[in-house]
Amino acid sequence: MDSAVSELLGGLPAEEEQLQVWQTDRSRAPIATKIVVAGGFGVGKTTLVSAVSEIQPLQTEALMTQASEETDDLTATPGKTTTTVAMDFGRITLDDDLVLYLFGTPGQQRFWFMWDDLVRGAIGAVVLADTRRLPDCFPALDYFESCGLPYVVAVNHFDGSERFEPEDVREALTVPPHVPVLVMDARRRISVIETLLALVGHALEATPE
Ligand SMILES: Nc1nc2c(ncn2[C@@H]2O[C@H](COP(=O)(O)OP(=O)(O)OP(=O)(O)O)[C@@H](O)[C@H]2O)c(=O)[nH]1
Ligand SMILES: [Mg+2]
Repeated sequence: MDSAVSELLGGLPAEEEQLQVWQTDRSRAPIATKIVVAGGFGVGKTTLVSAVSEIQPLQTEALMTQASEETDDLTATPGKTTTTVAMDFGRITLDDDLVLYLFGTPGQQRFWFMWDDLVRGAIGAVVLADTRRLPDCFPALDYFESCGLPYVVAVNHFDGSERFEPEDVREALTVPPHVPVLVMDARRRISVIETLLALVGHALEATPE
């Protein structure tokens, strides 16, 4: 742009309009990665994404009605009034150069057909588990094992439930030794960040250069 025109428009003088070195150095651009958060119905996927997202998380919650009473067991989460019907979406910058885009899956079986689309391009997945209903996370474990996507198992510890050691959960779920198993709290940002860091580390180890 002509410098006089630039100044008239209130812009910077031409020489200051030049891009800075760091703006053009592609090696310094943040790496954007996609992470999937999966697990059984009501295990805390939406809670996890909301707890950690630095942007207003996108949610697709629908009110639960009597119509789903027979399929959706609320014994473990009596305070739950909504369920995810498409996906959750959030973003977290873990470091200057690492941005994670979080995609929460819907937990109910009738929405599982969406998983194939949600996992496309992901570098890894967090499989949330609740020790009071461990079998609920088997479909997610089977899914990521069969498609070869690196994953970590994150036990979302609910208040009042018995606390188990990660190695006990590993044994109960027959999770392979190289897969990290952590006990965390989906409501606590720090706890979620620790889980995401474990996943990124594991994905880097598991994925060939
Ligand atoms: N006490 C406790 N409650 C939790 C925790 N995580 C989630 N909750 C509650 O448990 C319920 C389930 O949370 P959601 O985040 O909606 O679960 P979800 O996995 O997204 O559920 P769907 O999308 O319907 O499968 C909500 O009422 C949360 O407030 C936790 O760590 N401790
Ligand atoms: Mg949800």
